[in-house]
Amino acid sequence: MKVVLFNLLLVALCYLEEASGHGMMLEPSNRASLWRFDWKQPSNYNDMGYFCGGVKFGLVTIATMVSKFVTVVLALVCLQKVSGHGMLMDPTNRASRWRVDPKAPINYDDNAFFCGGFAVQYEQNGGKCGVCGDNYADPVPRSNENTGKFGNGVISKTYTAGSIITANVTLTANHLGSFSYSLCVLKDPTKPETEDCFVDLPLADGSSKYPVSADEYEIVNQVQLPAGVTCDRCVLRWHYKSGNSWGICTDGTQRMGCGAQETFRSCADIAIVA
Ligand SMILES: [Cu+2]
Repeated sequence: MKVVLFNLLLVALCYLEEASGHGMMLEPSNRASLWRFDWKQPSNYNDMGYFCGGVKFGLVTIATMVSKFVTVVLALVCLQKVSGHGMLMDPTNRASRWRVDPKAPINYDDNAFFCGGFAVQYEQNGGKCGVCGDNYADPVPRSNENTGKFGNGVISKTYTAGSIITANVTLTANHLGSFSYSLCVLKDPTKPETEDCFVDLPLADGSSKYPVSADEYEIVNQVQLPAGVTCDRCVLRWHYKSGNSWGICTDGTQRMGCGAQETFRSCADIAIVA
């Protein structure tokens, strides 16, 4: 029954999508679509809706409506893949360091450490993700791991053991879901960090996850560092499990936010002193 309702919802969305616009020039990028390529530009999800206010509805057949809808969805999915959705900006994550340090390797896709993308993560890699958000199938060290292309070991920030630190995250597309943080004390700086090195960090209020609201793009979290843990080389990891895909929940029901979700990760090199 829920599946039937969901399908009806999809059909309704088809009509809405059709009503809300049909096209735009992407190369060269038109003014309203610049945000799809440059996350600093104002977002306009209606950038295919510059249709002089619209024409009388009625001449378009269901068949062309459906085919147009499919085209729009495919275009959006492809663009989404290219544009990525978010990263940890403070402490600056490895792949974004070039934005504050001209000596760091440039990565215009620093908001796209999403485990290779939904299809790669779940259809090819069985849900697995690289430690720092790369495609799990990439050879180790993966690009965003210590000793990898962006893992140059430059410390972004130094903190005090046991303190509450401020983490700033930028989302370039909001997919609901939740953030969580973890810490790895890097024992051997000549090797990439491993998944089992990471220990979950609570937020300052004691909770383990930060639930993302629909309208948030610049998010500030207070994260609790463990007492007595110091390191010259630690890795702070941001993990974003999005929540906008439909799936089966642990109780067997189906809902948006249950089941497989697009996942994003950032790793930042930090130091912790006593
Ligand atoms: Cu997405």
